[in-house]
Amino acid sequence: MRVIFSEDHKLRNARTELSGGELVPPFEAPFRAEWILAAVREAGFTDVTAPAKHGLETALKVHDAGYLAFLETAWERWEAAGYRGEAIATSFPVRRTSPRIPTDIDGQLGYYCNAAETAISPGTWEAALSSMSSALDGADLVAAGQRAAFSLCRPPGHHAGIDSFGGYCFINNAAVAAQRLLDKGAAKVAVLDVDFHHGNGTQDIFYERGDVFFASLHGDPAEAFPHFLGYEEETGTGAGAGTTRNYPMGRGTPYSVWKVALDDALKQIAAYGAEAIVVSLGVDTFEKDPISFFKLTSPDYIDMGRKIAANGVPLLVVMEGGYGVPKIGLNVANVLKGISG
Ligand code: Q9C
Ligand code: ZN
Repeated sequence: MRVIFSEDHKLRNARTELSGGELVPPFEAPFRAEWILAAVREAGFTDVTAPAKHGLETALKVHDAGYLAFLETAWERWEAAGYRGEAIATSFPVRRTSPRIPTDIDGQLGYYCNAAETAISPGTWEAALSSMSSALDGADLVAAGQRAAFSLCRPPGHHAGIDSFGGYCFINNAAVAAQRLLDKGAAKVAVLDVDFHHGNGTQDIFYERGDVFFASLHGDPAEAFPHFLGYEEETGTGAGAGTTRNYPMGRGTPYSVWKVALDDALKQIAAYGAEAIVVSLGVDTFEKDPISFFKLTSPDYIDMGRKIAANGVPLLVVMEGGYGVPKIGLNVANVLKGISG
């Protein structure tokens, strides 16, 4: 299985995350990608290539143009405003506000932000582009007939919506990859999101579309980030009616329970008739993850990979979350092992 990885991920190296009222070193940091790459190589996945540089053509089919233009220049505008810290949104258009988009950087930062823990820092845009490029090259490999590929994306993407960033995400890499698979000839694609957190950005992007099925297994939003989306009753609307499935689960969920939801999600994806599956792979379901509450163990990830591959359709695995401990590398490698059989 080919691994697509860009060293430019290192350009996303924020100093701060707003956590518990403090500015702490971000959980989503460069060492994550280094741990994962080392473990994946160690497990025998040594065919690692850097992605080509891609433009925004595919991203513009899943994101708002004004949003992408904002992201591209947000840091320079923040710096030009004379601020000394990183760009953190402080004011948000919640209920009963004007639909107008402000013109100043503070207003736009709040307008386009869905979660304030995520600071924009110098290099964030360039890293997000490199991450998106890894997803696009992976999609191209799968479209060209590869059984499976692994896009080692960083920063992650599944919390980035049509026009918002947050949850450590800026460009929705999995959504861009799914769009690319459609553009290369697939009629129907599925995104299977197994990150601990609900893929609110991906759901937002495809909620009214019938050409992408979205299924997410995650911590119950009543008690976990992203808090405001991911309930069972959200099943899609318009042309997308019936093409979204959510599997919220509670504190302490072990693999024996989690895998029942996975089996159902895979059954739904097969019934839908997906020609390829993009897997939003977060390993923050791990028992030792510092910010999550499921109880998966390292061997569980091998079985997860086996189950996902059993559907028989081509797979693009896109890296999302997983934090804190070097074992995140082993857990990712185990998923790839399970997929490879
Ligand atoms: N004090 C992904 O896994 N809230 N994003 C963290 C920690 C944000 C997770 C709270 C979690 C975002 C891609
Ligand atoms: Zn996550």
